[in-house]
Amino acid sequence: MNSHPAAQARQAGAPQAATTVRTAVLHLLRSFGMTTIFGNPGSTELPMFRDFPADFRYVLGLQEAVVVGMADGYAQATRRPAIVNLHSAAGVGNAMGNIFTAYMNRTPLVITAGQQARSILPFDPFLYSAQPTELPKPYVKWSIEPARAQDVPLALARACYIAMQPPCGPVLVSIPADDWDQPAELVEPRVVSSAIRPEPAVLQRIGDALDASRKAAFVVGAGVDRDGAWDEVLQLAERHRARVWVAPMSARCGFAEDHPLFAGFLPAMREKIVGLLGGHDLILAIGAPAFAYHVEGSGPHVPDGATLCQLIDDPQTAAWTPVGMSAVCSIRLGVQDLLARAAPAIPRELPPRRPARPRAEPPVAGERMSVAFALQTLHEVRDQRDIVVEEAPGARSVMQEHLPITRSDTFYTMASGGLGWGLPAAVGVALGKPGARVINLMGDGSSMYSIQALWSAAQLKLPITFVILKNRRYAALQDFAPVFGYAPDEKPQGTDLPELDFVALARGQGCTAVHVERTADLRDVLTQALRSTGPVLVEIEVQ
Ligand SMILES: Cc1ncc(C[n+]2csc(CCOP(=O)(O)OP(=O)(O)O)c2C)c(N)n1
Ligand SMILES: [Mg+2]
Repeated sequence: MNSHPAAQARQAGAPQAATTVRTAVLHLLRSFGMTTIFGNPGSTELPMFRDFPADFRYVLGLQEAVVVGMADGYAQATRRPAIVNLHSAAGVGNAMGNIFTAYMNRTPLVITAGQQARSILPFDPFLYSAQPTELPKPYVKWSIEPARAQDVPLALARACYIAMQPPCGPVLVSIPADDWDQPAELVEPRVVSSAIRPEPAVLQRIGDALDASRKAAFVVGAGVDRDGAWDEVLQLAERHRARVWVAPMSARCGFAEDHPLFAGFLPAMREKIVGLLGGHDLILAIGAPAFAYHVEGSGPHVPDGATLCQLIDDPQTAAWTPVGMSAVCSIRLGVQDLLARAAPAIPRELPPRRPARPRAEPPVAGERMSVAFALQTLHEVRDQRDIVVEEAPGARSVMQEHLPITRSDTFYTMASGGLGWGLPAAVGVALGKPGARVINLMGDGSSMYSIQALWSAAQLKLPITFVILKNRRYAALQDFAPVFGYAPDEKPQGTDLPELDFVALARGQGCTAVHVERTADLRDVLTQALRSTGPVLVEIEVQ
């Protein structure tokens, strides 16, 4: 006989409580449209998923980094919060790297973490979480273990609203295993609008500065596409004939990279940013920090004679911005308010076009192909509507030259720098955009942090082309070494990656895979892979 009280009650034909924590939570998630649950279960979650409703779908990830990465991609692709279920302290611990990334990505994630039953918490039970609300800090916006079981549904509603308040981000609710069968009241969804318009007086000053400018530059960040402001930014740039730069380390696209006003990508280095923006009298950062730096620098943050203005959805970012004027607002609403002003009376001169992109050459006989040649070929055979999810640190700048992004919602990478996000995020994006083709561009090193995502992609039969750039090393670190005082011929420790077989790793998880090293094969292999209805991994040997 089953010893669980709920099972005994069911077997005895006893009436079920009208509403339990479980039914109230499912009701709430359903009314929010959050019926896809990303998770990796443990004993503390088994009571949550008993009588799992048919209109819900559980997406299993085989490690918690995969679970959170998939949910992040899904939430970004759908512009909705995603729900994640993790197992106690161990699960949250495994997930932490990608929770950090979701926080930096400003991705709304509602994470529930299983906790041991309240009745045995006094005895430090097996697999409990000692300080569940502290564990994920500071990379959750809010965390709670409700004081009483019946408070769980209300806590989850609050968690959803907080996750969606700009800047969006992850939140965590720790739920003891014995809460699910407790009585609770239904919580109905409410309209909670958190988008804010800029302060009119400040917007007017920014608009006046823009009108007075003769040579404006825009620096567009991830906030543009995240907030669906692509078209508005394009309109504003054309009106002011501003050159448009992509912000350093931007995790999303913000402007068509084939547009005559597109100027290029700013690096994460202070002096280089100042050099590239030289000659502009106004710099308008839109949905971007000003600026994200990766290495030390000194001197001014903007060129002499330039004024910095910023539209930003994050008060913290506005607070640390070193110079200029910042308006905290929804990016789309802020740009719309600028567009609502009269256009400048005298049209500006068209700025010079960016030089044409260089062509990559095929390799000379006996040598491996360059990353540039591989990505140029990929660009030639792919459709502009295909979505690129990238985590290939050493190849990023090459990708920017040879794989231009020209449409909204077609580029995602992580804002944090933490590896292990890209592969599962591609799975989440594909789930969130049914019908779209996803190209997951990965370094060989980066793909190993969450390689189990291939299994989820195969199980879900998603149309993803995983492109692994196999250079057998952590090239980004080797290339970076001279900045940290290494001699030109000195290789940093722990940066070689011999003997990795991605075809075997993919096939071992039920995913089709092909190895390519000859340029003559590359085009056909990629064309075939991009036509496949299910996932295909293409391992490309590169220099
Ligand atoms: C979680 C995590 N661990 C380590 C690093 C340090 N790191 C930055 S780039 C990089 C190498 C990435 O290698 P690969 O994906 O092969 O790309 P490549 O540099 O070869 O283009 C490493 C290990 C990191 N950013 N995040
Ligand atoms: Mg590599």
